[in-house]
Amino acid sequence: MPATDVAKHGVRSDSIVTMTVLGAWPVCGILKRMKRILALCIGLALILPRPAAALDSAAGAITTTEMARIDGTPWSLGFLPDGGVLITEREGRLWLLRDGALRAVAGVPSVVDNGQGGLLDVLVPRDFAQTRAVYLSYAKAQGGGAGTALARGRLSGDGTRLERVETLFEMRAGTRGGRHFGGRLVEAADGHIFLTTGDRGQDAGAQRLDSHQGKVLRLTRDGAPAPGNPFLTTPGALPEIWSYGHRNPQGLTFDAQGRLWAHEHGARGGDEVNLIQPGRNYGWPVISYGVQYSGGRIGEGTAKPGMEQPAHYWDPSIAPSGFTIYRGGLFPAWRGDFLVGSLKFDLISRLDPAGGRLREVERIQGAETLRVRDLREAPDGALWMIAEGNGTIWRLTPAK
Ligand SMILES: [Ca+2]
Repeated sequence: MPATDVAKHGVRSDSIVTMTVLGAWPVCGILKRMKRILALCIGLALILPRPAAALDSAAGAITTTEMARIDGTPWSLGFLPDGGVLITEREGRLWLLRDGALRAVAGVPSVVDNGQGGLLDVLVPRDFAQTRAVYLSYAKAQGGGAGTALARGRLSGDGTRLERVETLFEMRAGTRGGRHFGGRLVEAADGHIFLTTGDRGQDAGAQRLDSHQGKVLRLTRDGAPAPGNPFLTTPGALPEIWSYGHRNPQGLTFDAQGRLWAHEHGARGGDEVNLIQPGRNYGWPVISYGVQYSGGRIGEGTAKPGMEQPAHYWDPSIAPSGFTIYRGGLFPAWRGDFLVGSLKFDLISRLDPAGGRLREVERIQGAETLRVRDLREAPDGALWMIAEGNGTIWRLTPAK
């Protein structure tokens, strides 16, 4: 893994991943095995879910309940209407958590588990009860490289396997390296699917309309370019593109007004939250509030006509991942607020859009917020959090 990625994502956990990938496992492998044995011993003594210590927040104490722990690297989760929860593991497995038990779901497409690539997001569409459709984003092998792809399968009645799995879309075209796959999915009110792609570490592709790198894409339920996309009639432009000039979007969600928001990783400084509008150029790598990892200047500065300004940026970078704009009833003080996980600083960033200006108003942090990879509001208003650092899935509720 390049030094830049270690700097960005933090040395502690990624160094373990990197050394495992490289096969240099003697020290880290033994540590990890000891951790697994310890986790197994602890696991045998306890019945999940179990409440743990509370997190402090401006809205009061938060009870954290451990719902599951995964040996690999959990990346995303989606709620089924029957109370089950699907959880992706970046290394390529899909899990179904139901009644406190975690079971593997067979039939997942083969993924390229390399660096930041692997099995990424899971989307349970609103019509799941009728269709049993499950959408997955992942890093798909393309020649000697890999690209972000979208697949759909049907979850079997007993939840043990995906059936009729098909790849609906894959970015053009395979590039080497394990950086910047994007991969976040969200379903629009009209059923279309938005998918983010990263720039694959190649910068320039983000500005090109004949490249899928560094984009927000809008697809039909079958993975075709959605009707009404902004570049359908632009010569040479790829028809799936909704917006461009992104570096590595790791959060994508709608607010209650139906507006689409994304956040993305900048370089050193310059992680951004953006209001995503069709056809707009979000600037990477021409404008940025960050600098190169070497300290060098990026592009032309921080602003340019024809390029969008972020609604918020973090400097220093927090390495944002997971994104919920809270709507539920359990945390009334958070309603309308943006909740963003941080891989780098082990926290939840809460941003308030009051007055039309997005401001970070709180950082929620504790032993549980270890490399926050995903944040999801459950149907009951609880906040579910993936702590990638120790593979734990937490459920957050107000302390009584
Ligand atoms: Ca930007």
